[in-house]
Amino acid sequence: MTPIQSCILKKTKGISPVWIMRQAGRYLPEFRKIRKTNKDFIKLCFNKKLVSEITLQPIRRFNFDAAIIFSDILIIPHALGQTVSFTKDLGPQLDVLDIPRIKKVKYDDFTKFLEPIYSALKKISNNKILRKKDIIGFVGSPWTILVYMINCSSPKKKLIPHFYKDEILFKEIFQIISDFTKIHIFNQVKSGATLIQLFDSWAGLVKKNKLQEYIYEQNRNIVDYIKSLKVPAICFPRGIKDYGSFVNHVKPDVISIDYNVKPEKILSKIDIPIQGGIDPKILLTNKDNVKKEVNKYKEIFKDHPYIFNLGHGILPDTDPKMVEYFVKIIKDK
Ligand code: 1CP
Repeated sequence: MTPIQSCILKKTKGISPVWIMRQAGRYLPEFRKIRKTNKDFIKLCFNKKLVSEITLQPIRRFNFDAAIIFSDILIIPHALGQTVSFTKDLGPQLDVLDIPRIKKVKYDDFTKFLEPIYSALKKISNNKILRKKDIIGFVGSPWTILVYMINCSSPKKKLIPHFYKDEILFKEIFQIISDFTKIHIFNQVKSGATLIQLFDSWAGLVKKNKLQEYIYEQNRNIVDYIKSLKVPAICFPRGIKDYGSFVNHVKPDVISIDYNVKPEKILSKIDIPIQGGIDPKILLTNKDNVKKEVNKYKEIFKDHPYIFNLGHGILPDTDPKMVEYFVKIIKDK
């Protein structure tokens, strides 16, 4: 059994497993080298050879307990014909949403379009370096994908003023997204993913009176589906205020917390395995701070199943040497 799976089954004694969100990415010189000659990010996500290579880069360097497939949550709207492109200053840009056209997309064509991702997963799952490690497949949660599909760009930049007006549109899109999300999950699991993480990166935008409908029900529906495939589901509802209530409604196998959550406070509210929480900015400081922070989390979670990770993606300016040190301190007895 892998360290993460045994942690999830609450059999872990001693050392907690570790992986890092966005571990395959811009802080690694070997990734930047590939990026230099592959300027189109979306195209890179469909290059099965490079996807396998990039997925394995952080494993070779840091021996993490899991690899996460190099891809993106916005691959789903892209595969539905709502073309996505990335520009340096603006972030992701999506074509206008055309529901009648999306409704014509056939499940088989969607799967065929995403085949390079599944081939990459099959390829890496045969690699010896991943023996006794998990391969994490992932999707965006329906709400987060809906935000990008309607807003056509990151809500970090701006949210269109009439965003919340059209309830009927929301219902229709939720249905489409969750249907295709399940297909993408099924295909990833069939191709070798041993865990699925759901990124609800914009859960924090939802008002309390809509949490049930947009966040709890949508995530619960996907989590139930993942469980039916007999793989664990990790949820990351970034920015929500009440993680305890989320866990009670959604019942994931693991809850990943963001860096605004006080780890000592969450313990009394949650009785499932916990992941993450460490502020990515700590890796920009110095070794003493990193050691202190890791030891703080070790102490807090000494009697609770815990997977070391950050409270959001690793920052591009992070020195890989700091990551090496982070892992070393985690693994030191
Ligand atoms: O090289 C580059 O400039 C591309 C940067 C990049 C990378 C490395 C993007 C663009 N996506 C990715 C890969 C990626 N994205 C992974 C790969 C596996 C790994 O973790 O190593 C994963 C899991 C994601 C997930 C993702 N994409 C999320 C959820 C996590 C989060 O950060 O909240 C989101 C919101 C996206 C959209 C996206 N893709 C890329 C960017 C810059 C963004 C964020 C856009 C925004 O701010 O709204």
